[in-house]
Amino acid sequence: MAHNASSLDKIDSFHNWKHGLLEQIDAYRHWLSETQMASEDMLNRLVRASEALQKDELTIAFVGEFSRGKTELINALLLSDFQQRILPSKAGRTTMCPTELFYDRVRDTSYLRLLPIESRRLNLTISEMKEKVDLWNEFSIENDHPETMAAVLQKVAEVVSVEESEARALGFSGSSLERDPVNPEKVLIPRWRHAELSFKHPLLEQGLRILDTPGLNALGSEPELTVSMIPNAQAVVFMLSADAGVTASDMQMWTDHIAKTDEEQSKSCYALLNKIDVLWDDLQGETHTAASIERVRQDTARRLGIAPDFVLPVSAKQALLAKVNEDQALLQKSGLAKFEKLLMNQLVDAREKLLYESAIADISSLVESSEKVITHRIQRASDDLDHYRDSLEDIDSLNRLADKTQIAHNDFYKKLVALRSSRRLMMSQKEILNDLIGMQRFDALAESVRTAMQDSWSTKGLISAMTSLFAELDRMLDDLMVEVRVAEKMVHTMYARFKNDHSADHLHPVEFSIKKYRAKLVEIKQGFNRYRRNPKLIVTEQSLVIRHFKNAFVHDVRNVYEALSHEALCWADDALLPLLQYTVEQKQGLQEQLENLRELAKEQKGKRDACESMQQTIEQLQKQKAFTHQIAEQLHAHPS
Ligand SMILES: Nc1nc2c(ncn2[C@@H]2O[C@H](COP(=O)(O)OP(=O)(O)O)[C@@H](O)[C@H]2O)c(=O)[nH]1
Ligand SMILES: [Mg+2]
Repeated sequence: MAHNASSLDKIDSFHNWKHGLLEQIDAYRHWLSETQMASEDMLNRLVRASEALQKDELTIAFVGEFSRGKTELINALLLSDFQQRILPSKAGRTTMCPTELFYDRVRDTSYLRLLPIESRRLNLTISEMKEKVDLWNEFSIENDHPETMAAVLQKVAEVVSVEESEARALGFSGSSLERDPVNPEKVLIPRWRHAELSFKHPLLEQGLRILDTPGLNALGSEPELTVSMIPNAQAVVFMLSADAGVTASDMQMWTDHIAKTDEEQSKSCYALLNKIDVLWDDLQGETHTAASIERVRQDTARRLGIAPDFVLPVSAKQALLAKVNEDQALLQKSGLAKFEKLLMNQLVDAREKLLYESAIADISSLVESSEKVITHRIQRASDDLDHYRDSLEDIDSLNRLADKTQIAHNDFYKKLVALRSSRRLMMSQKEILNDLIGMQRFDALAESVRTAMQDSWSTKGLISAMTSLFAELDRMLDDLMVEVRVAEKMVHTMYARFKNDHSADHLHPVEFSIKKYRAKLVEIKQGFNRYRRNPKLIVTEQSLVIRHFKNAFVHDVRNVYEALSHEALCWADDALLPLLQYTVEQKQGLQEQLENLRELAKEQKGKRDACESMQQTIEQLQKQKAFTHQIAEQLHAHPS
């Protein structure tokens, strides 16, 4: 059966681009080792870049009230070789727990694993639980048996009947609970808290991850979802349905959990107006239908306060049908094709830019630097060869040349020693940074906030303890930046001196910026402010507030902090890397040249052979130059 996810080709080419980069980085690493130009730091830097590329994932989160057709749309997006729905989607509440669809590339198997709802009693975040295999119930899945697979997947919709007090203890709020029709004393709650579906599908295999969520109730009872998982997705799709319009609970969900204030971030947020097929009216004709859909679209955009371009009318159901029947006209009419295209273009472009900046930009400038060093070496070797040919008999001049080379070599050797001691200086600066933003400092801060929360008796006290985390963090970051500036000054002086000595203008220090982390923290703080202003907070038990705060906010802040801390420390490691690498390469080149010259001086009679060997060295270098040039070009290449 044909794989008909045509507009999703963009992900395909993105994947190929990443793959190509990985190969280039690998080739460059081998080349550095073979030519003995690798330094430990350089190899580490390359390994880090490869890891970032390998781990890269694109997440799309689907959010909206129940029965808006989220699951149906995911089925339509992913439907390829299966000619039927993958996930259960029916009238009423079907998806009871958040479900992540991805492909487990490490284990390379398909499975469904479910986290029991009781795990809410444990004081661990979902992402921490993901590491603990024992907490999950796992069911294997056979990709080739859609029927058995659909049966296993029905599990995400399971509910259990419990006492109301039990439901409350697990974080469900009383008023919105569904009574058990069999036993009206009791209430029904989802049996599972979270589901992970690893599933062999071409797009998922390439690192696409999809988060399907249940309605507002479930969102409210799982802050980690709204504070962490949804905002961390690269795109959020908010589902509405054309037959219901924007209802009060849709609106509440939108303002409480999704709407973005930041213009940049709101670009990754789409509202889908699903089920437009209910407006298709054969009697009134196409123009009339189009006009009424357009009216609903404009109205929705106005109510959500977003640009009409970001509201797309679709019919998930018709799109699914169209894909099953390979009906291109219906697929266009369903609006899915347009949505796929928009989503993928925007998503992949943003991702590509980010990856380029974080993993590739530095490396590509190092490769360019290598290319320059080789160019110098070719120049020098050709000069030597000319000189040597001119004075075929003149051993003295040969020796003089060797002496000159020796001096240049010694010079670079000394430079390398000096750089290593500068590097030690940087390492002591790194220690200072580590003291300022090491994880132990954060953990101590989080612990003191937790204690303050436990000791406080009022909601106001709780809030002020929570707020202090953000304030203290701001202070820590300010302190950090003061030290970073000191280190930067040091680095700039070293570069300036080095460039002056070596006319190596192309070398630039690696930049360090805290901006994106600050932005991320501001975003988390906004989420926290929404949580704190929620009137429900006053009636929420203290222990639950503490748990929410830890599992949603502290956990996320810790992740940002950890990434920041890691980057700051890596920056200290890498700041001098371009200088070191340049020096190592120069020194290595001079050493080879020196050996050639000495050899020549010693063996008068092999002079002609020697001439040839010099010629070969030059040719070798030219090949190397072509190689680095090719890598540099490919690192710059972007997917089509
Ligand atoms: N008419 C129509 N019904 C739809 C469409 N998409 C979904 N539905 C129906 O709406 C119901 C809820 O869909 P589901 O995907 O489970 O919604 P979810 O709770 O948001 O995941 C199911 O009965 C679907 O068949 C659509 O585009 N048109
Ligand atoms: Mg669903």
